Amino acid sequence: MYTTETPQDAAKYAVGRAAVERYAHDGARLGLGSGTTSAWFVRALGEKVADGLDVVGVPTSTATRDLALSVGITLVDLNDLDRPLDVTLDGPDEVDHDGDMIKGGGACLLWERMVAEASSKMVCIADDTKLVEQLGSFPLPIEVIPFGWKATRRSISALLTDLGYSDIEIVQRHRDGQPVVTDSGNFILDAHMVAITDKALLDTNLNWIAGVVENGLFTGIAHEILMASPDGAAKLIE
Ligand code: ABF
Repeated sequence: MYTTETPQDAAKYAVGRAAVERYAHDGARLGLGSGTTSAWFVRALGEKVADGLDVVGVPTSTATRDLALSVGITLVDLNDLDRPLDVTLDGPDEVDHDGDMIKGGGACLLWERMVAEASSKMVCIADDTKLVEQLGSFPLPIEVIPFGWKATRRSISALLTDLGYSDIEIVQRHRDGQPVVTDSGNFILDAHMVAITDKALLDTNLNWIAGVVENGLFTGIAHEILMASPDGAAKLIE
């Protein structure tokens, strides 16, 4: 067992342990999410693997890959699987009561969505601070190719205006003064939407824009939400 420093980490570790108990059976093929909540799930999974649990995982980022290897989880390449993963466990930046999510705060949204869609089931794992009534307070991450990204940003801005959003700031994400580059070599633009109204319409239209690789509005992806509070109680929201 790990010790946690903060109540939020305690909740993330609790939901990670609950996810392992609920979904990680012998022989399972698991999608391993990215971000701190998923990291606690991976650590909890590593504890069971050390006790003999026989699973394989597909990581959704190089960071998750490295963590999973460090705790002894056997990884496989998605291209080497000839059938869906059993379940992907991954954490959101926001999740609403429909199970729709904003993801991409960790710049891993493309591999996350691909692995989720390559799975029979996707389960959102979260602490209770992530549950919101309406998505959009968290800026919407959009992954774009570097070529012509400023033109792509203009196209995104025009789409948002057409969909009735006004004055939306779209910012290229930087870290330590440098543009963030994803595991696939792309850039991240963050659209400060404030409140997202027609989720599915926005999700599908964004990806039609040439230059947009993926957007972080994951509608209709999660089948279940496994949520924990700092006291360690994990509950399933379907
Ligand atoms: C990644 O981790 C991202 O898609 C999402 O933005 C983030 C959630 O991170 P955390 O669990 O650290 O809040 O999956």
